[in-house]
Amino acid sequence: MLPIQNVAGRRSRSLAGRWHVIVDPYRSGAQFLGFPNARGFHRDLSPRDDARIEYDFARSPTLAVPGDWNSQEPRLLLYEGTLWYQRSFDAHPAAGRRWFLHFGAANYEARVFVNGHEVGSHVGGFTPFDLEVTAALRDGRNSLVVCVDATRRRDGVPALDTDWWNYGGLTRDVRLVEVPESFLCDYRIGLEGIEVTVDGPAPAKTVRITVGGHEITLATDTRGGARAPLPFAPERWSPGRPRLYDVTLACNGEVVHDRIGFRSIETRGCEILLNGEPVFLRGISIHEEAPLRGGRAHGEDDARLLLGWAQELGCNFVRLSHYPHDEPMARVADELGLLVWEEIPVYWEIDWESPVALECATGQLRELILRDRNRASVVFWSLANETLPKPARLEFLRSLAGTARALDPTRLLTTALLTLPSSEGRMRIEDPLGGIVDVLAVNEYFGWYYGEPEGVVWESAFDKPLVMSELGADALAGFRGGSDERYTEEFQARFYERQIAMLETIPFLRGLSPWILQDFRSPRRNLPGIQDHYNRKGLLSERGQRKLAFDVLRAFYARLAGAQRGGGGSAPPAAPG
Ligand code: GCB
Repeated sequence: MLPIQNVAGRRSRSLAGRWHVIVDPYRSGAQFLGFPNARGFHRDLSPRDDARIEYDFARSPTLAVPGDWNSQEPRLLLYEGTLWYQRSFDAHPAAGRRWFLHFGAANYEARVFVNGHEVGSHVGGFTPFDLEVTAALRDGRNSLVVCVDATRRRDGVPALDTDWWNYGGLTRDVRLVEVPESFLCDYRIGLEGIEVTVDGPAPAKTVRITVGGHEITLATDTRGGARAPLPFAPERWSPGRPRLYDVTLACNGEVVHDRIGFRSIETRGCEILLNGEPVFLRGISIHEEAPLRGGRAHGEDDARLLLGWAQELGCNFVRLSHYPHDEPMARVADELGLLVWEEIPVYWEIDWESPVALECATGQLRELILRDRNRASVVFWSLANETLPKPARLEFLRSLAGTARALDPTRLLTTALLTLPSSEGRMRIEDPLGGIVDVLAVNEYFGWYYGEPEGVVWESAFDKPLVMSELGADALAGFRGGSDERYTEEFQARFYERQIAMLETIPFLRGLSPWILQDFRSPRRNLPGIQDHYNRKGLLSERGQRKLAFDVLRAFYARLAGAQRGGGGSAPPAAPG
């Protein structure tokens, strides 16, 4: 079955709230799984049921769901093991209806039990999954137990090493979804047309769709599929005018509501064309870290705050790094008019030879694309971040590119390349991965990790547009001093001025997404008094305090936006191209 499209736009109930938890570093709760009459945590028993039971969810502490566990309790800040969640919920199963549990994300692996029965499991910490629970439900009170394991794995995606916090748990909303026995499971609506999929025992159904005041009725075939051209010529969605159309889809008594924009995105030589017009991407990279309160961000309010800051900076583009963010991010971007880069956590060193890793990466890519392919804002699928050229890596990423193109031929593929300067200060983009993607992207750190930006000559082996997907320097908010003193706001501001001067010399540059909007937690960042487990390359502190560099980039973006409005085309004003 396909994942259920747009769960929030149909009849569903959030199970958000305080869930009981047991921290289980030795995985003792799962010890007897699979044994007849096992009394493991999945059974949700207590000493009241059997005096030999050594756990009791009802008397165990609680944590908020959605929410990572690390930021909710000091003793869990660095915890990366197994934790069991429990709550009960009411249901009234009826003939002709089906129920699913929808998880926005569970990091990293989740096993789910309803009334003691395992209803499914999922691997991959940032994408949604739906588990059917119809057969396991009881009328009245039901027990729900979820075991989440955040242990990092060599063959995981990401693998063992990242520059972000491994926030574990049920980090996004959990919903109980009720649908008819045969129901509209997936749909895709764009300029290319409309495609629907019905799932269930009687998949030949009628789907009535209204979009932009036009109505169209589709009859699905015996496999549940139907397609048709778009019944009207919509006004195009763009950052300047993010026009969205109300859409309803009615099938077998269920009505699904959505809002969808229409736009085209393509490349021609070094140009990125949005609705046929060259566009320059004024972007910023964003980690999914909750503004102000810390921990994993989730939900619409966090999305509005983060994307609102990007808009204050003058962005028309955001890079959602380094993994799929919560679904509301792309929905809010649709509404605000921000172009979006979405990414899967194929980050640094992956076990390229491992079929487990490839399956996991493919699964996450598929779940992301199926979730967001109705979002006009999303223009790039990014396959990986900073991976060292090796034959096995190229085959791994070529396979992912094939998956992405098969699922969605309407968007552009990119990947953040690791390109290092030659000893003569040349930056030549020639990684063979560049031949596979549509848009080149490079993370560069001149003036911070190596070299200086002055005098660097950029060259490319490909006739493709380049987005500078990262550049950045650490600064502690409020730490002031000279522009040559590392970690001061002045250093970071000057760093941005020097970077901008270099970027303006690159003829094939069509956008940038500097690193990064906001300081974020990372166990790799250990400089006392400065980093204290934070990567400080944010233009804002983790509390939202602006650093001087914010205004430097904002002024550059205002200049670019002015040049574009004034007919300056897609390139930065001073670029030779
Ligand atoms: C990078 C990575 C990013 C890091 C950043 C840094 O190249 O892509 O995840 O956080 O550098 O700050 O070093």
